[in-house]
Formats: sequence, structure tokens, C-alpha cells
Amino acid sequence: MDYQMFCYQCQETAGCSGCTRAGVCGKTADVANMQDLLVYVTKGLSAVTTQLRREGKTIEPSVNHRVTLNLFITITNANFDKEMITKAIEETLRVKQELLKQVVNQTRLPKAALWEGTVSQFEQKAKEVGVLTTENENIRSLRELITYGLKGLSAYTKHANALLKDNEEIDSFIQRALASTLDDSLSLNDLIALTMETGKYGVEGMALLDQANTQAYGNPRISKVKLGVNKNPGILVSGHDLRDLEMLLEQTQGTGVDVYTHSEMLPAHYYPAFKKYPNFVGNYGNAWWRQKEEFESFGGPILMTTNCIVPPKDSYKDRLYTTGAAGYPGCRHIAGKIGEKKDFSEIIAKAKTCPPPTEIETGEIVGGFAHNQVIELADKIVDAVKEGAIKKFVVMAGCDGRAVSRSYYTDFAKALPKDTVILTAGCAKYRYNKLNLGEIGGIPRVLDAGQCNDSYSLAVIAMKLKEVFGLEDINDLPIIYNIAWYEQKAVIVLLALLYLGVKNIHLGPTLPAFLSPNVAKVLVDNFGIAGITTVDQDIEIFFGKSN
Ligand code: SF4
Ligand code: SF3
Repeated sequence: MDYQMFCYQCQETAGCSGCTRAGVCGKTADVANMQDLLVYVTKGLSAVTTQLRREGKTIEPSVNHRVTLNLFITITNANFDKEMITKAIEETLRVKQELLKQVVNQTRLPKAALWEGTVSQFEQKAKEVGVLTTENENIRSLRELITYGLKGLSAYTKHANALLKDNEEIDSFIQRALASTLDDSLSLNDLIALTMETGKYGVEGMALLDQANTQAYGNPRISKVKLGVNKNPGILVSGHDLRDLEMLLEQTQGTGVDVYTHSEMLPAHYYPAFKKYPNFVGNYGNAWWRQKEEFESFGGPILMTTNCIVPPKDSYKDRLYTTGAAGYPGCRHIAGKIGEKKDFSEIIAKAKTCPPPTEIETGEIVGGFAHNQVIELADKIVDAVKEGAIKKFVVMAGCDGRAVSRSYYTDFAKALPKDTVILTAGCAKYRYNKLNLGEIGGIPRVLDAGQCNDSYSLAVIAMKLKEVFGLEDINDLPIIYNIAWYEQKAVIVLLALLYLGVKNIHLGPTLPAFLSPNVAKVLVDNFGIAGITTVDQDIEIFFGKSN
């Protein structure tokens, strides 16, 4: 087959098998290939740093940050800008060349570590280093499963780094694991073990980010978030980076410009530190994939701090700004390294020339059920479980997406028995967080812990409940897992849950295309991973016929 590109890293990959001409996400073949080359040179750099660590050398945090930024750039819907990606490749090769000079024993280094290319060679090289260069489909499947998990982990690590939290152990693991995906001597079992180890570091990465967020902004509290709009012009902030939001809130004080969250930025409203800003109005819109309509009606500038960007319509392209790992050709990118203050004055000036947002809904939603808040409510929750008022918790965390089949999650939430409580995190929540599913003894039936990385909170809550109920095994809790995935952050969340010993996770709306039949079988046999069927059938699978 004549491939122009090959990418199967997300749930919406063409035909559930692979995007080969252009991405369903809007990524063009040349951008997809250039991302493959960025991954390749990042793996090469990682092989060099891993060897240097073996030789007892220390790696600078700036090199660790280069690795995590590069992987973040290649996450679905983060960066469509070929020029930015090309520059990242050049910079990575430059850093690698310098480090390579320090390596004493170069015999263990793979080809990727030794490749020295110039920009004029990038296009050709990019076509030679993609996913399909690994011929054995099971090895390829595990290499990609690990790489995608590392992309998610890198995103979370980068957010922690932005709050000046670094963890050399996590960074050295990311680089060792990346280098291992180039190592042809590793067996399937070695790669399965590395997959589990990736999950272990997934837990640590999410814990690091949780610590960074809560130390900087306080523990999330139960909060009501306004869905309507005010009369001032506004800026809409999307993506996951709380430090960017903080800088924007500081710079908009006294300007007459309001700030609204969109999609994964909604949970910012739950943090005490952001409540002090009078112009931090509320949340506008839904999950990422509805942005074409919502960015149009918002009317003011939009700042994308990370994924998910949908290729913008011309009607609002001049109002779309990116920062950090995010990028889109033709949209202004606000630069700023870790620890630097970014200058958002251009976006604020733009907002002043725009009309106030058009209201698309009214009312409010409730969230803020991260681990600290839920553990404060533990007595109430445990009593409700003991009295039988709450029969089961249903973890429905993860990502949303545009696939029509995702209406399943709304219907599933509606069909759940009334004595169940949904635990959620990530943009998957938009499928059911406005349904008014009611409360059980004052406990809302949808408990939103926050962003996708706050799935960590759900794991902490599960472990706390295990302790309170005196159980041996996390799987003895009355918790079922029906998780939705789309991009690679959900992959690290899944691997983290598997590492914690959670079994029988249902994953949908489709299983990842990058799981070969044999690798999928390993996950099914060892962890009871399953897909989804119909709402009725799944309700029966989870709750039995009587419901
Ligand atoms: Fe296709 Fe998803 Fe890759 Fe985009 S990220 S090219 S939609 S598999
Ligand atoms: Fe959503 Fe992109 Fe994954 Fe952080 S914003 S969960 S899809």
C-alpha cells in the first residue's frame, strides 16, 4: 500500500486502523511525518542521555524539558505547525551532538543516537523512521503503547515543570524507556514489563503534578461554576496548563477583560487560588471537539495552552493563540520558557477590540471532588455505602471525542441505577455533567475530580476506600470502570490504573488500533480489559439482570 503517512495513536484513527493520507484530526501527511522524525530524534537523544547516566554523568533539567516538550508536541491535536516541529528537531539534534561528545562508550548507542541530519534531509528521513519501520506487529504494538504512554506522561511532567517541580527519576525513566523502544534485543516479555513500569511512572508523574498543582493553588474544593456570560469582552482559555492561566489572570486584572475556561480548563475553578480573581467568570462550552461552533460564538480571543486544537475556521483563526507545546500555522504563538513570565498583552489588547461573548447556556455546574475534598467527605460516603444508599461507584474518566458512537456515554450515565455515583475526570465528563443526575444524601451523583491527570485523585480515593473498608484487594471495592479514551494522556492513565492492580476496565468507544491481537490478548487475559457493547448489555454486565 502506498502510504503518505502512518499514524494510529488516537481513538479516531481512520477506519480504526491508521491514518495514511491525512489525519482525521486534520494533521497533514508532512506534519505527521515530521512528528515521526521528532519522536525519532528524541529517542536518539534519550539513548545518549541514558548512556551518560550509566556512565555516572548528570543530565541538565533543560535536556529533560526538551524531551518532554518534544513528546508533548506530538500528542494528538497539540501542534500542527511544521515550522515549530522542524525547529524542535534542529534544537534536539544540536543538544544531542553536544552530549554525544561526552559519551565514553558509544558502541551501545542505536542509529538514532548517531544520526546527524540537516534541515534539507528532514523530509526524506521523516519518511524512513515512522511507526511501520518496526516490522513485527507485536513488537511494534508494545513499542507504540509504551511511546504513547510516555507522551501522556511527558505532558503531565511538563505541567509540573511549569510550576517548577522536577523529578529526575521520572525524567530518567522516560528517556530510558524511549531508548528501549529502539533496542532490537528486547523480547516481547521485556517490553510487557516495560509497559507495566511505564504505568508505575504514570502514577508518579500524576502524583508529581497533583503535588505541584495543590502546592501552588491549594486543594480543589466543591465549587459551583457559572455557565452563562458577563457583559465585558472576554478571553477563553483552553487546554490543561494552570500556570498559563494564572499568568493570564494576573495580567488581565483591572483591564476590563474577563476570563473564561473551556474544556479541560474548567477544573481551574475548583482551586482556591483562582477564586480571588474577580474577572474569572465561568466556563464556556463543552469538550474540545465542539470548538468550531463555540470559538465562533465566543467572539473574543482564545488561548490554547495544550491540546486539543481543531483546525480553526477562518472566521476566528485571527483570534486563536497558542502557547507551550501547542501550535497551529498562521496562529500567533506566545513564547515563554519554564520559569519565565509570558507576555499575554497582545491577547488582552485583541480582547478589547472584540464584542462580549454570546451566551450559549445558563446555569451552573458543580465540581471539585479531588482526593482531599472527597476524603474529607469520607465518613458521609462510607455511611451511604454501608446503609446501601450508594451501591456502586462508576469511574467514567477519560477523554471525549467527536465519534457519534460516544453518545453511548450519555445514555450509559442516564441508564445507571439511581444508587450509583459517577467518578469522573478529563473531558469525558461533558457527556454527562450537565444532565442533572441528582444527589444521594447530599452527595452529587457526578463527582468531577478535575482534568484527565486528576484521574490520580480517583486512584487515591479508591485506595482510601480500600483502607476504610479494610479490604485486601482494590478490586473488591464496589467500583466499576468504564473509561473513554481518545488521545495519549488516556493511555498513561490506563497504564497507571493497570499498574495499581485495577482489573476489568472497560475501554471505549473502540479498543486502540495500536494493540495487535496478541498484545490485546495479553491485556484481556491478565487484566480483564474489555470493550463496550450496547448500553443495555453493559448495564447488565456491570449490574446483573435484576437492574
Ligand atoms: Fe489519525 Fe489520530 Fe494520528 Fe490524527 S492523531 S493522524 S486522527 S491517528
Ligand atoms: Fe480531552 Fe483532548 Fe483527552 Fe485531558 S482535551 S482529556 S481529549
